[in-house]
Amino acid sequence: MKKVVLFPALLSLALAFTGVSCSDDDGDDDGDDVAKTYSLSVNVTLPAGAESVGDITVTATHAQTAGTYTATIAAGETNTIIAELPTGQYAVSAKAQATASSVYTGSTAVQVYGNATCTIALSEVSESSLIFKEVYVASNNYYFKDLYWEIVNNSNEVQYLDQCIIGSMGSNWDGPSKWVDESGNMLPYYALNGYVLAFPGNGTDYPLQPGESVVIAQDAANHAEAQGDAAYPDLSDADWEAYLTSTSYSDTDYDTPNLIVIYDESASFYFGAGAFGQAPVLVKLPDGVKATDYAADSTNLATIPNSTSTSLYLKIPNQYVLDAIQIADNEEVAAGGTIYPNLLPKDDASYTWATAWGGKSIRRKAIAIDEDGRVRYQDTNNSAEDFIIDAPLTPGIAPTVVD
Ligand SMILES: [Ca+2]
Ligand SMILES: [Ca+2]
Ligand SMILES: [Ca+2]
Repeated sequence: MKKVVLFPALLSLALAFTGVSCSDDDGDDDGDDVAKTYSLSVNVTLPAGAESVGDITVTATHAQTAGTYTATIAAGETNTIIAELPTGQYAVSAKAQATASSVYTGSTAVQVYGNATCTIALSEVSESSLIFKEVYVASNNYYFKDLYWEIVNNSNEVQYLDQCIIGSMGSNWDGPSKWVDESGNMLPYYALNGYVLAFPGNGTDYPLQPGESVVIAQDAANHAEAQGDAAYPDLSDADWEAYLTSTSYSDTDYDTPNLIVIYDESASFYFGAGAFGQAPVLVKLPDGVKATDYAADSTNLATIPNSTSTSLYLKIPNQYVLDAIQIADNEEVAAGGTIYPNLLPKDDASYTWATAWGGKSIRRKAIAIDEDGRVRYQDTNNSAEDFIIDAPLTPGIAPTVVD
């Protein structure tokens, strides 16, 4: 892939010396290429209320060649010019860090057959290093013991699983979310109930290298062997498992490390983050906060607003959510029914699903594969775009082709 990095300051300097417009220059110093190139002026608009946005990276990707051209909009500015673009259609995106876990981003399409201008409206979305690569909660033939969740480090830096929390935000099957204020706006926290699990560790005990993943099994057993049917997954090599001791359900402690049960209000007989219309949610609290201490603090619990229910839910401020997926009922989708959002648009703008009891997973799309085989996964916080519906079960197995 061709990658050209243009620095606006250097570009301005070059133009001052040559005194020519970049669109008059063929952009090639060997003299044998007469292809026309043009400049693209990119303006960005910031979301209302956005303050002190730092440098904004702008990338134009040629639709036919996939060649990429980048430039930077300096802090406080709202425009840059990408010069020497070959003619064609471009997807142009802009991105800046908003908070530690979110970015300002946006994109547009533009045709460059002469000097062109485009405007990108930025909005804030969560961006995570640790994300769900695959979620298998549809089970096979009502079996339940075969569920799994795979988490991948989609960043270029080592990430730590220590104290990361995995749980469920309530169902989107039974009407609009109850976790709203008087105006009907979703509250600034997610409310988890059922089993809520966390990784152990003191901060740096469980590193996950860039591109690596871990599988969390409901039961870390070879279910294909147990059921005599290869349609069930072999989870005997899972990295972690949900070992549940707090109910009458008789769980088995397989020879695989257990996640810690930090909360179990209204818990079912199994761990099912994402089953029955719940949204699986992956959380990292601020450094130094132990998940068990957080869950034991009663100020972090809440009942459903405007309800007589006394069930307590574990509140998670939504800025600590690394990743979350709205999962719809496939029959409801087929029938054209309403799917009620249970997450904020910044975490998931739509929903995906796998056919209930069909033995299929929801697997995130691979958008690129490096020469060493490392897969880059798509995470635009829009599940309809980011995931493959009814994917084959591939726990711990990375795709080998781009989706
Ligand atoms: Ca188990
Ligand atoms: Ca175990
Ligand atoms: Ca996401």
